[in-house]
Amino acid sequence: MQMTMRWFGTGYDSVTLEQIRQVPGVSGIITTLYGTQPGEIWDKDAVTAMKQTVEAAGFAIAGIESVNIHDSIKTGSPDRDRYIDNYITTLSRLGEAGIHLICYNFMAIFDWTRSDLAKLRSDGATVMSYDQKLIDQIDPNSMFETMSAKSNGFALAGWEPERLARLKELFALYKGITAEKLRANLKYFLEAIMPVCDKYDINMAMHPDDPGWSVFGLVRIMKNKEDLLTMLHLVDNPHNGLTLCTGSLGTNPANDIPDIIRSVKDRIHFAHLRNLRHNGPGDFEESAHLSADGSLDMFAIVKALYDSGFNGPVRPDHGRAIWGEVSMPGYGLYDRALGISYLSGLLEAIEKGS
Ligand code: DNO
Repeated sequence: MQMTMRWFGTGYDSVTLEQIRQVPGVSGIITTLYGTQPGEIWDKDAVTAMKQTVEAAGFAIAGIESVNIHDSIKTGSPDRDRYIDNYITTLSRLGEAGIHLICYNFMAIFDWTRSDLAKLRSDGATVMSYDQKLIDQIDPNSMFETMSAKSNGFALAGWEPERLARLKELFALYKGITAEKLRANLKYFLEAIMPVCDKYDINMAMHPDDPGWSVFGLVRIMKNKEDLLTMLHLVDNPHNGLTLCTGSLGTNPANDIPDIIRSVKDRIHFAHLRNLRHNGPGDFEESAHLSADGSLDMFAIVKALYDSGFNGPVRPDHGRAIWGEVSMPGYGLYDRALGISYLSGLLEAIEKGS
């Protein structure tokens, strides 16, 4: 497995590549052109500059998270082909730049959703959390403001203000989009992009829904093992694969993550490894990475990945805000660096013990 860290790019991230250089074990960067809008063709020079910046710091780009999908593609609107063509052009530019991994999601309107971005823990750290009772009290139209209020002034991944300014329009667009329709639109999209993925050997790694249930009545199709298997069977091409995100699948205590890993194993292209704590039904908070701090057995998860022969990029995911650090929620340096050390230790022990 290759240890990587997510970096949002100069001007968007409080963490620098020079700092990441000093986190032992990290050899790859997961990045994106953060300022781009879903549906846009990525500028060739901007892709080259992104690559040069990462390489000048002594890393390689291990993958892109994310190339976001335009809502017309997700909803199967009449203009979707135009946006699919744009996506294909972006993929070919990334392929030409030697990039072989793309993380994306097919969530309706909202990417990952939380009721609080800075819940205070007893250790004085703050974490992101989700409580369905609180979400039920929020008007979805004010969700963007709710999320942004505690973002420390950073733009949140997947929460593009330009797109969410049109929330009413988006809700109208997704009206009547059932799971079957969303899956059919996903299949249409994947079938269209597979030739360019085959040409450049690009692994598409679809991210699960976070949390793993319907939010604001919007449909979800990547909640559990059955959904993941259905998605893989939609288009049976090895380039159609998954991001195994433990923090997203782990929101539902019924999801047995090691079992999911064993079931989808050769189609996992990327893994997000983090822990969370279940407080009750529909109520969870993120935690430090180690097993003892949350509800997930991180040893069993890393072991299942190792046993399945997974050899791709992994990264720590959301960390706690600790030691006074101010960053994009979940994406500070300190707790993710602690997470990397812990995950690297687990991995070394598993490798040497096998
Ligand atoms: C949040 C992330 C998500 C993820 C996308 C993938 O922190 O896990 O925004 O990157 O869903 O497209």
